[in-house]
Amino acid sequence: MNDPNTFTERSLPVIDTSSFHITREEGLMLYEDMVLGRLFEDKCAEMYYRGKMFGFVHLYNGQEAVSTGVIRAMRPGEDYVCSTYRDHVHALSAGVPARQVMAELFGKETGCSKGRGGSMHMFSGTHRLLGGYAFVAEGIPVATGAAFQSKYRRETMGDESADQVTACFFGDGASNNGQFFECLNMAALWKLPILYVVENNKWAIGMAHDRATSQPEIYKKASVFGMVGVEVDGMDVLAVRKVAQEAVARARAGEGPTLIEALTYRFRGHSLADPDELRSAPEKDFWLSRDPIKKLAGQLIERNLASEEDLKGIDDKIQELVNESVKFAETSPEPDPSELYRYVFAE
Ligand SMILES: Cc1ncc(C[n+]2csc(CCOP(=O)(O)OP(=O)(O)O)c2C)c(N)n1
Ligand SMILES: [Mg+2]
Repeated sequence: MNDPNTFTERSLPVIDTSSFHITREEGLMLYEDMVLGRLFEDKCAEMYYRGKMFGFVHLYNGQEAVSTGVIRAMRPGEDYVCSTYRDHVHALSAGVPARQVMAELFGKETGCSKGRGGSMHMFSGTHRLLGGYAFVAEGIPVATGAAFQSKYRRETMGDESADQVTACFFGDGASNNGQFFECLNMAALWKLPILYVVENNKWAIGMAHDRATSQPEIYKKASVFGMVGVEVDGMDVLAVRKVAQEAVARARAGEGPTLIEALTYRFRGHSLADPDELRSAPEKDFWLSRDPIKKLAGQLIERNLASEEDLKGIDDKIQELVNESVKFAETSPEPDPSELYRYVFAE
């Protein structure tokens, strides 16, 4: 059993990010994207407990550096992103407007999935968001297929513009599912342009990762397929960005896939219906003290790329945007019941 007073931590990969160059513009862009993810999710919790949204809602608090670090190292809107049921923030990083994500959570016609999907099924063709998926590991073959079509169009059909890279996000629990191994095999064999991004937050609902898998260091599983596997501190957006940039360059150059294991933590329960009683207080405190947004704020100030006031200005602007997204969702129409079967098939 998990002793409530103790916890063990795998040593976190140490990357000295002080030498990674970023401009003020890039730094503020990363900060803004992470703050959007955090404040959006906090607002979701509030709206959920007020009875504005239904079903299971899984929040992403604590993991923002992974979504921002990876997706913002790609070409959002051009490259493909595939998510899980914990998908709101991946959608936001991919450029889906906050109001469309919030409206989807409210089940409204103006939502990015026309109100038919809800929390676990964010989708946007425009933003190349391939979807959120309720089944664990369900997105991995979908993302692998997207990467295959880019490669096929480029190399077999001679379409030079088909240089898109796919990022496929999933959890530590998903990495024990057979689809993970089957897809890694094919992706390595065919040198597909894809990043498999495991967000190792140590838990699959109430199952501790170390109790569920024979080799907890997931990135090492890449080696048996001859694939590059890297571990990264998922609470440091600059480290994640660096690793992602290298993986994207490799994929775009036709050198194949990368398995990235980001060590991270969710600051809330598994879903908003989870009382979160299984994880020990010292473990939660350890990870809360490594808040990725505070970390980036410190890095920006230390490098003289931003002032406290600049960051406060962004926080206020984003809070306003999130509040506006709720107003938009609340005043949007419900889907028309006569259109129940619409969008089941592509039109
Ligand atoms: C195929 C399948 N089996 C079981 C479940 C129930 N389930 C939902 S989330 C989850 C845990 C997955 O954990 P992980 O992959 O680590 O992702 P995290 O929730 O930590 O982001 C499980 C077992 C499911 N949704 N799909
Ligand atoms: Mg997990």
